[in-house]
Amino acid sequence: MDSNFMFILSLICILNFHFLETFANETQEESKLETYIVHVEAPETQIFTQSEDLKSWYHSFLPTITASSSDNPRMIYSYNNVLKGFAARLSPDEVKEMEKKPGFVSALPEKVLPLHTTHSPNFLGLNQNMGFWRDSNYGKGVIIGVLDTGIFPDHPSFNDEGMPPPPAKWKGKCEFNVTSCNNKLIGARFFSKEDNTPLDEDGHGTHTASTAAGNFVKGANLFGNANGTAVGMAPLAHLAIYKVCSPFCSESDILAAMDTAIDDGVDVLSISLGGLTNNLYSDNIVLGAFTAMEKGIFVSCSAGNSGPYNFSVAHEAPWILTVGASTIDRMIRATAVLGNNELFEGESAFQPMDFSSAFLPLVYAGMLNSSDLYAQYCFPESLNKTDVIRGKIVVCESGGIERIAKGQAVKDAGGTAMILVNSERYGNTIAAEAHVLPATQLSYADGLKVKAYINSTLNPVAKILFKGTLIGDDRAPVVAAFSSRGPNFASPGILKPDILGPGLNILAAWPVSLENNTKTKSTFNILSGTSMSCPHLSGVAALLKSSHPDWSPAAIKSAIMTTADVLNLAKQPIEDDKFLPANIFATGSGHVNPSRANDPGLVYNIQPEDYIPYLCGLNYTNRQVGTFVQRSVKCSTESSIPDGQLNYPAFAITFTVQSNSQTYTRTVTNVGEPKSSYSVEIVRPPGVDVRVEPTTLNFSEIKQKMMYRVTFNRLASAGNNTVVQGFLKWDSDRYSVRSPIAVILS
Ligand SMILES: *[C@@H]1O[C@H](CO)[C@@H](O)[C@H](O)[C@H]1NC(C)=O
Ligand SMILES: *[C@@H]1O[C@H](CO)[C@@H](O)[C@H](O)[C@H]1NC(C)=O
Ligand SMILES: *[C@@H]1O[C@H](CO)[C@@H](O)[C@H](O)[C@H]1NC(C)=O
Ligand SMILES: *[C@@H]1O[C@H](CO)[C@@H](O)[C@H](O)[C@H]1NC(C)=O
Ligand SMILES: *[C@@H]1O[C@H](CO)[C@@H](O)[C@H](O)[C@H]1NC(C)=O
Ligand SMILES: *[C@@H]1O[C@H](CO)[C@@H](O)[C@H](O)[C@H]1NC(C)=O
Ligand SMILES: *[C@@H]1O[C@H](CO)[C@@H](O)[C@H](O)[C@H]1NC(C)=O
Ligand SMILES: *[C@@H]1O[C@H](CO)[C@@H](O)[C@H](O)[C@H]1NC(C)=O
Ligand SMILES: *[C@@H]1O[C@H](CO)[C@@H](O)[C@H](O)[C@H]1NC(C)=O
Ligand SMILES: *[C@@H]1O[C@H](CO)[C@@H](O)[C@H](O)[C@H]1NC(C)=O
Ligand SMILES: CC(=O)N[C@H]1CO[C@H](CO)[C@@H](O)[C@@H]1O
Repeated sequence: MDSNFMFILSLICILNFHFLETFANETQEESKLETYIVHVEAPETQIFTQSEDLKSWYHSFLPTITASSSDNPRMIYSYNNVLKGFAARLSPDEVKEMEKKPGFVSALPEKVLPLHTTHSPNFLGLNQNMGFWRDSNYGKGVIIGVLDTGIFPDHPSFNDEGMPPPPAKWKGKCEFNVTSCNNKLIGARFFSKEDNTPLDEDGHGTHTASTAAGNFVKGANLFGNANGTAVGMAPLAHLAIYKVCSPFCSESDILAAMDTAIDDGVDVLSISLGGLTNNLYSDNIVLGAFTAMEKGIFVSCSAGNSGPYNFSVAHEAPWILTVGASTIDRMIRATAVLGNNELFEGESAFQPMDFSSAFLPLVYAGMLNSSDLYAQYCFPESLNKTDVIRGKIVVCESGGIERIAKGQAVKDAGGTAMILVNSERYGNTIAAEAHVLPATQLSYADGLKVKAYINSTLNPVAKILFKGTLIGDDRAPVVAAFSSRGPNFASPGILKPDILGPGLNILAAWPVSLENNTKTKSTFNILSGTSMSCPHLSGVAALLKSSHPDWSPAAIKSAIMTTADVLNLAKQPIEDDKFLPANIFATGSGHVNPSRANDPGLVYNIQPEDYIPYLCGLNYTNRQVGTFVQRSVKCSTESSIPDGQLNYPAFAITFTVQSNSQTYTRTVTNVGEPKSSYSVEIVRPPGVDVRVEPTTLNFSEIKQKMMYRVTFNRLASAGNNTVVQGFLKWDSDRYSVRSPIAVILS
């Protein structure tokens, strides 16, 4: 990362810290308390039949003086499903006391986690009244639980035209006025103690919910751009909203929401938030997702926005679908033209018709005052020290603060327009945003050329030409720079992320009109992030659940992964933000292809109990493994497998000096045609020998299982300290079932 950018980031952290210090003025006692997530385990003999019994047992862990104090209760949540344990406000001394009690497992202060489309269904091959959308009944009868910032219920994306009532198993609640919920929005709850409504005051939750399962809304657009019919991936699925962020998302609330959603009866959980951890057992979302998976609930999570750095992926567990972000083939073109007639293609969602197409003076904010780092990033109030920008087009570096805020700063300081240039980190990943002034955003390489031009002439000039919405960029999908990358730190034998979905410049429902800043019934906004790609896959999972009600979460996941696309629209390998062929740790299995996922031929299934030998094989203690399954486990008596041996539809191999030959087995289940014959095709990673036994699999009936063995050997020609990739594929007359192979040659 650029050192200036780091400097600015650390300044922001310091400022925030001061802000908190000045205003945290509770009583001395109270301020020492923090919210802890406490894990406990029950003695073998103890069986809780009532959740009340469980609650009073949890209470027995609290310090006696405070346990009954009613004016400011210490117990925040007692969890029934996601884990054995509770959230409570405690001091470090009280935690020390608690550690002595029998049944105590662990207590850590809760983390606060960050939040990590008209056209995207068509881009993914979903069309009305035909194909997979029709065959899957648009997700009818499936309930998607969305953990996010709440919802703006009056938006037409959540109208219930054509929606059947929720299935009988639904037990959830609507904590709005009852009239706000309907057959589309069947539940809405809030969890933060500082909150009193599931209403979305941010917009993020409204956006993600409508991406997963919004109803059809005609004429959706942002300032006239990206105009079309807005619709979620599963338009007939029901939505159950769990507000856990306002706007920060605390772990105890997230766990409580997952706990409740499991009881309520959701089928899919969509979680566009999270953070990084070193191991699976200390990530409470991963633990909660385990219980959800055991109950047949599909969990889809965002991979994170910490790319393109290696080892930046969140939600690394094999029972979660971890979703990276890529582009769609739509651009909202805003072209920068320099005085020397060089021309650079950028994007912006705000394209005022009346903006002059004459050349205007051009100035680089970083040259206003070379010792002021805030100026080059166009921080608010960093630009008004000078009159030099009035009436000009101002070039700002992106980073540090939101891009729209930079435009506001330029506008406030009298600038006429803005050219936003990417940092090296973001390469060619360009956001088309609702800027407050005429603007365009350019790639890193183009930004360098603009700055060089400014340097080269005494009176630099430029103009911005707005060209509106263009569809058909055949480079798409391109992996977004911010999309978090593997390898998987917590479980190196599991390839992560799993899949790519649309996550750049996604148009979806928004609570506030950006034209006049009023809450209005029909408005849309364009956002980018893995937060946007996750609900696309949550919706696809709902479609698959609707067309294959008997498929397990692992089978759905396998279907999505083995049928993914690895070529872009131009039939070239999918590229990354540098326009180079994307690394396997950026793409995972590839880009989702919903229609193919509906008919995968074979699936790699995993039963919940298969994860016990997997967890034991990660060398977790009995107690740590017990935390997942919520009963006592003895790894010495269980079988234990290396993580690469889990029946995962992908391979991630690490060769070390000790292990240059590794053999795994996989079991595939026939979900295609009863009589079918598959033969293996192998594309070897350079320097690695891959052998599969047997090389043909002949099935005679549906649900039949067959096993194969695959051996990876490092060859003398292998490189050192590098990553190589290949794949193996089972082909029949009709199907092609592909598993990517990543090999780290250390
Ligand atoms: C329902 O909503 C209206 C308008 O927002 C509000 O005035 C009223 O108090 C609410 N009623 C209940 C029962 O919450
Ligand atoms: C959006 O498209 C619809 C249908 O093609 C059209 O009627 C409408 O005028 C368009 N709206 C804008 C703002 O371009
Ligand atoms: C340049 O910025 C520095 C640091 O913010 C400030 O101390 C200095 O006064 C500025 N110079 C001018 C000419 O504005
Ligand atoms: C910039 O302008 C804002 C608002 O007008 C003002 O509060 C601030 O003090 C100004 N900053 C400087 C450095 O002049
Ligand atoms: C512009 O000129 C300055 C000062 O000569 C130099 O530091 C900077 O690297 C140049 N920038 C570009 C993009 O050429
Ligand atoms: C604000 O804008 C929205 C759509 O952009 C429009 O429907 C609404 O009437 C506007 N409200 C006001 C108060 O102008
Ligand atoms: C677990 O321990 C075994 C035996 O010491 C070792 O071979 C293996 O590599 C370890 N696995 C992990 C994931 O650390
Ligand atoms: C599978 O069937 C094909 C012909 O349909 C045959 O050539 C092959 O030997 C069979 N493989 C096995 C393992 O039975
Ligand atoms: C990798 O390292 C080994 C041992 O140091 C060496 O024998 C081999 O030639 C190296 N391979 C390549 C491709 O450089
Ligand atoms: C990430 O890993 C890839 C593949 O090993 C390597 O080429 C790249 O340099 C690494 N990137 C960083 C920032 O370390
Ligand atoms: C308004 C208020 O409660 N102020 C308190 C803030 O904290 C300091 C130090 O603990 C107290 O002295 C103030 O009375």
